[in-house]
Amino acid sequence: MSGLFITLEGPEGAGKSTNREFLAERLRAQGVEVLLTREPGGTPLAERIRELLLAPSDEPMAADTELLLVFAARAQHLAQVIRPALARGCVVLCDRFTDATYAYQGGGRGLSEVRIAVLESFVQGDLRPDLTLVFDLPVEVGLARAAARGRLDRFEQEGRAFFEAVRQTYLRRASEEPQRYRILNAAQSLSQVQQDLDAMLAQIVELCRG
Ligand code: T5A
Repeated sequence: MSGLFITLEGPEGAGKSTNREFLAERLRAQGVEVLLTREPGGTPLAERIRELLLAPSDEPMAADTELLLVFAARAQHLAQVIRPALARGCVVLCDRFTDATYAYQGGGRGLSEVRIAVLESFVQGDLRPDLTLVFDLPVEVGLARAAARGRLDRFEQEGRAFFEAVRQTYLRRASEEPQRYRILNAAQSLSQVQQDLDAMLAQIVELCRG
């Protein structure tokens, strides 16, 4: 038995965390066994790496250090949580995964996609998401939502150009592999975004049931 791997992606403040709960509830209501998780993080050790990545610090973090920490957390998450859940036949709903690495470390930091791809293969082997929902919205809308929550994390302190590159990387990747990605207009009201998710639900449930 093999489960289904669904990832939620998008720039800051796009509503991934809010909508992952909504989607998990909807799928569970259809009798689908869902495991909800997130990156960076998802295990106690990987959550400690997340703290290192998100905490503002006086010592600048080198872009390669950031990249390796992201993949170190991912290796732990895959070994402890994602692969076992998929092997049990669960639907794994993950808030961010390697598309975020291409968007933030590739697009945002300017690291080579070839280098990211090498690490992706090293850490994941052939495992890739079956379906990726991209919550897309203009950078300023997402940053305003993130800022309204108060203190900004290390990534949220980046400038507009960084987040524009993040957004464009997501959109480019989605256009290159349209069968894997679905783009949602996350600038709409929450109820409209959730109506759009509901409209996709039958297709997602069908995928879950194989
Ligand atoms: N990262 C991660 C990398 O650099 N490389 C990687 O490989 C990975 C995996 C993780 C950070 O790590 C980086 C990217 C990130 O910077 P995170 O907390 O997972 O951080 O990601 P964030 O994007 O920072 O999470 P946010 O919480 O900011 O965004 P979400 O989850 O998209 O948004 P959410 O649901 O928390 O909503 C934000 C606010 O907006 C409101 C919500 O109520 C909330 O207050 N909201 C809406 N308001 C109006 N209309 C809507 N449609 C709304 N939807 C949500």
